[in-house]
Amino acid sequence: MRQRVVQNVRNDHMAGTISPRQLAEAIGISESSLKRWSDDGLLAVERTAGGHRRIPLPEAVRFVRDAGLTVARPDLLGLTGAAGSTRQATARSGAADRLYELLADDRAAESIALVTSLYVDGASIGWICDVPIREALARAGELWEHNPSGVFVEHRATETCGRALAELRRLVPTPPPGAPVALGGAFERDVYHLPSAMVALVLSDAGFIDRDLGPATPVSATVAAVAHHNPEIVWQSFSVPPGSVRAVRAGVDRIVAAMGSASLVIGGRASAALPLASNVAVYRLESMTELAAFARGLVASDQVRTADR
Ligand code: B12
Repeated sequence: MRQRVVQNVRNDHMAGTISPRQLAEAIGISESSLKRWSDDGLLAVERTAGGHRRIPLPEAVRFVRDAGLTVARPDLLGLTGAAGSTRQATARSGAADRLYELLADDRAAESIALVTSLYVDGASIGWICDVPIREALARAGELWEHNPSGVFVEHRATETCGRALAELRRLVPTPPPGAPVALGGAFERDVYHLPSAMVALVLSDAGFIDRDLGPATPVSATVAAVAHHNPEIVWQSFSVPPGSVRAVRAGVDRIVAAMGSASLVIGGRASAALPLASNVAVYRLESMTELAAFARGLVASDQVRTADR
């Protein structure tokens, strides 16, 4: 059986962990079963200085997702939101509509709870970004044409989705020190911050240490960050059609020249129109789901190469 028990004796606080009792109550099983499973290596635990088991939150979530369990009391896991999640409430079909309705009503906590519940119930980060969040925001983006309050809804919805992404980040495992680095941001003059935040989260979930440079990142800043962090993946998000295609090409060439053997991935609503396809170092990807597959493939091929050495 795979050994999952982490026998870390720590004297400092155990932030970001929960007790076996909290997890047991959250998922409605007995604490003794849970302890048994942790002894059998099915669930990784850390130990306090006094020898008590503590479960890192991402590990608790992994266990729930892998075992297909239902979290009846998400509050016990410290998850935002009031109502208990049930698989029915977080059924994936119609999730975008439900999220849109919550966002349109400015019910931020419930919107965030819906997003985290989808993840805990087994949805991938890529799908959550590509389907419920993207589709709900696309609908929110249509409101302003018909109603002045649409702009307020659009701003609030974006803010809430940013918070939901931050909440998801607490639930995915942190890559170990020494993991490959990925960095990037939205291209110069591109104000959109969610796409780059999504890329960072997807790449973190795929095992990369992510460094999001955020919206409207000057090419010179990306080049400086590449020199500093020596990443294996660099990303650029293009949501806004560039003023000058020549400037984009020159900027991308500067980034590629600084990158060494790293891969540059680009995406975003405005990326299809960019004349970058001929650049062999550049991969244009459509979605967060595609990005996740690409990144996992890269990690896997790296492991194969390392094993071959
Ligand atoms: C939020 C928002 C804003 C916010 C942005 C806030 C912020 N700081 O991020 C604010 C209010 C500032 C704004 C302003 C404007 N906006 Co606006 N905005 C939106 C809205 C509602 C959501 C955008 C968003 O973040 N979506 C979530 C992201 C993650 O989805 P996505 O961009 O589709 O990205 C997906 C893929 O493209 C891909 N992807 C993206 N990047 C990358 C990168 C990589 C590497 C990879 C692999 C994949 C990838 O994966 C993502 C997930 O599936 C859209 C509606 C829409 N249809 O998108 C309008 C929208 C884009 N805006 C629009 C407009 C007109 C404007 C304004 C001109 C006026 C206005 N409505 O206020 C200004 C212009 C701003 C500027 N200077 O460029 C129009 C654009 C129309 C057009 N044909 O271009 C839209 C479509 C709304 C509409 N229906 O009219 N906006």
